Amino acid sequence: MKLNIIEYPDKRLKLKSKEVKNFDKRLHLLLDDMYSIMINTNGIGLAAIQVAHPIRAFIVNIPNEEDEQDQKNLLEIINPVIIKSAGETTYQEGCLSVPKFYEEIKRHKTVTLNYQDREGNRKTLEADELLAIAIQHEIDHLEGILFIDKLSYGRRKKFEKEYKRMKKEKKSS
Ligand code: QAP
Ligand code: CO
Repeated sequence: MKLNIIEYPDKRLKLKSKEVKNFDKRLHLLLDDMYSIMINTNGIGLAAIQVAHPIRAFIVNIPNEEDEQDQKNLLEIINPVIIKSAGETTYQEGCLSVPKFYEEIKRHKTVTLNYQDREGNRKTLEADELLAIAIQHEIDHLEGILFIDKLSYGRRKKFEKEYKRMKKEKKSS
């Protein structure tokens, strides 16, 4: 599979992703390819919709204390449902589909979710810190929501201006 990360303002990023029903070889190949592209592009989280597959699946690989991304810590999260959330935290977020732009976003501090793994086994996960933030960011993708959609009117305007300028500079270089 040759995968490309789609970037804002691609309208496909606004699609609501569909539930995964078949935990088959095709899904496994997609997840494997998503992992390669995420590592190659220095990402810590990637939703299937970002590679133009509108299914309720994403991966997250949070770096460890040595700031290394260990594949042993890779989480493949399919059909997630948040069953509990608490607290409040802000973090300077980015997104592989909105390259080179980062903004402070408010999220819940901890989340508990039910999800399925690549074999369809049902699991429960309690997440905090960066993992909790990443999970909320990725679940938003499944609903067609980008972190920039959460900005205030003023900050969104600033983003649109900066992003357009960046694209122009990229074209002329
Ligand atoms: C989502 O984001 C996330 O602009 C994953 O030039 C965000 O992996 C998880 C990236 C905040 C936790 C906290 C962004 C790479 C990667 C860029 C990413 C870029 C290169 C973003
Ligand atoms: Co993202």
